[in-house]
Amino acid sequence: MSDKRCCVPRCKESGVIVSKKSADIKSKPIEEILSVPEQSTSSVSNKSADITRKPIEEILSVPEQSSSSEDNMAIDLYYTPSSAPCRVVLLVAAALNIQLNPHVVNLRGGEQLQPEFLKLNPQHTVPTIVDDGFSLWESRAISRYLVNTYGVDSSLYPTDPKVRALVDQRLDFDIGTLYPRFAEYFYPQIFAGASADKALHGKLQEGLKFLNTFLEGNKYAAGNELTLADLSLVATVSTIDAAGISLHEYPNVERWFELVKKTAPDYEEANGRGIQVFKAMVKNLLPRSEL
Ligand SMILES: N[C@@H](CCC(=O)N[C@@H](CS)C(=O)NCC(=O)O)C(=O)O
Repeated sequence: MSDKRCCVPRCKESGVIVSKKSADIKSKPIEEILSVPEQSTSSVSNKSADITRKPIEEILSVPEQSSSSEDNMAIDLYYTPSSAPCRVVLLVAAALNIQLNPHVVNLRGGEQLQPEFLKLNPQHTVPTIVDDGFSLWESRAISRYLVNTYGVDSSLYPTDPKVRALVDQRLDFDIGTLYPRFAEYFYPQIFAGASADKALHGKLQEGLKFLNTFLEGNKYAAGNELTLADLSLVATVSTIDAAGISLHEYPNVERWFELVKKTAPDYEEANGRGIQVFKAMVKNLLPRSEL
């Protein structure tokens, strides 16, 4: 058993991607997580300023704090709280009780393009992990690596070839169909001021309908047990929901979503908080949004 599983995953963040320094935010209220780092001249009241009108760089940044020796044993996670692929990794790490040493990467500030980060991941995407010098990216590859390395007997990724294949099918459906359809429909609206495209909305709806069908007669996405498929899909579906897209037409998806929220280990910490950051980001980018 690895020493990386020794304690409950902590959510710590660093404003500098190459730093191991991090701030423990596990027990902090979301308002504090979202608050602007205190400047030497600022007053305490500045920390409670309206985050919904601030640049995203400020929303996502937190003050650095001192590091501890434990940080050196943890797997480094480079991530952005609002990112669905990053939240997949947080959910899997929480389910496996893996200790992470998270570093926030400011994507809009271009931190992922810095030479230090490109050495870790030439594709410059988050999430990226570094486990004892081994660098890996792609959220679902990271998820499988974590289970294969630190949760060999975990029911999260069953060993029976057919059950595992079903988990893989759901994972591939998520990364190859559902999430891209959401991204293609929604992101041009918030990042490029595009208007909602009816055809792309239809493709997203079809994706949700597929998921609704997969869930017919199944408690979870790939059967009666919580697996990697659920942790992956819930990061996507919670993001779709947080974007204000109704799930009401998909009763199996709604029922499953409620179940996973209750049964995925540390759901609120691993996904719920990032969803709140995502909502704040959407509200910030769409001033008239009713989110
Ligand atoms: N398929 C990848 C997607 C990763 C991805 O595109 N991440 C975005 C944030 S959600 C990113 O890092 N974008 C910055 C860039 O590409 O420069 C995964 O699942 O990890």
